[in-house]
Amino acid sequence: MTAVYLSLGSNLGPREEMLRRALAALQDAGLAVPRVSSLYETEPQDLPDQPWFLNLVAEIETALPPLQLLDCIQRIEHALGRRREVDKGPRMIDIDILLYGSLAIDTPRLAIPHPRLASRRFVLEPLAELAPDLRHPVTGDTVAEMLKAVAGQTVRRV
Ligand code: PH2
Ligand code: MG
Ligand code: MG
Repeated sequence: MTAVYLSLGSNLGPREEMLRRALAALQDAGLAVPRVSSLYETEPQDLPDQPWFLNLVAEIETALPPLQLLDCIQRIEHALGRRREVDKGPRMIDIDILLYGSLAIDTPRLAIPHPRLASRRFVLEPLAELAPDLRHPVTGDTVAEMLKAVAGQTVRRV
């Protein structure tokens, strides 16, 4: 079993309910979800002209290899009503793989660690709540160090 960290986000529809349903769906799919961060209300990044997000980070334990985990996540996103939409734009539910143990892969379909992990406060703040001493497998920086280096981006614990 490998410890994996997922980022969950929603900025359309009943946001908190969407996150709860996504966590339940991960468990229903057979993934153990030992720990979940607090909920954060976060300023939209990349595409600023969209509603604020609710974000959280979940720690999961799984024996699924990364691409099978991605298949599972995408089935859940689809089951929860997510359809093709604007890149980095509003969505009912988004589930991203942040870290998969100490694995580093970069393929057209999936890059782990998440390429924007180190620059996103909406990810680092909840992740630091669960695992401040966890290290980025490529740079070696801890989550706490990455968080300290990020400027701006309003993030409020709900
Ligand atoms: N997700 C994005 C783009 N921008 N901003 C916040 N605050 N939270 C997100 O989850 C988010 C975002 C693309 O997935
Ligand atoms: Mg995303
Ligand atoms: Mg995504």
